[in-house]
Amino acid sequence: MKLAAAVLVPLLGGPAAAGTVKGKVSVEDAQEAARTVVYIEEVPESSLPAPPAAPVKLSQRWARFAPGVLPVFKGSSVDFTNDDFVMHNVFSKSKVKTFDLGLYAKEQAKVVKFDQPGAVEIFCSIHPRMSGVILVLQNPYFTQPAADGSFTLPNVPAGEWKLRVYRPGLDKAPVSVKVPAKGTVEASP
Ligand SMILES: [Cu+2]
Repeated sequence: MKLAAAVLVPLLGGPAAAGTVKGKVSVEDAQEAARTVVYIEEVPESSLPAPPAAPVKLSQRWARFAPGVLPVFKGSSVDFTNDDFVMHNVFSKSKVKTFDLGLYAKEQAKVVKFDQPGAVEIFCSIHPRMSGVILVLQNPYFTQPAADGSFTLPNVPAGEWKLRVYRPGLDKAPVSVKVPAKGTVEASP
């Protein structure tokens, strides 16, 4: 029975020895917070879980990509459903992933898998104002801050990692964070 419990813990709650990273990043307002991602730069590949089986949705609504910045764990698929009455297109010429979904109508879903880490800038060929970013991350240890910039990143494997802030146009060096096997550590990336 003891053995069963030890096997179940990593399956249910992520890594067995894992802590929480808490802190605050500088943001102007809720909109800027929504375009901000806080993430652990890299952990050993051997400790990574499987990517999520279900696609993450990135909608096209009111001639905008929603959300405008979407962080995903590499290996995840993104469902680019058109929720508008007008046709849209999604394409990217990024180094990380190049694709073009063509024109498609309301309620049509298109799914793309993102295997390589990096920022994938996306656009729509018929609405020049439409732009967004899919931030493909090496691991699932990322979050987006609240409107005041505060964030909580739970279930991070214990160890010393680099914590980074991403926002389009922002270029900020990472900070080191020593994640305990249990409990919380404060960090200001
Ligand atoms: Cu469009």
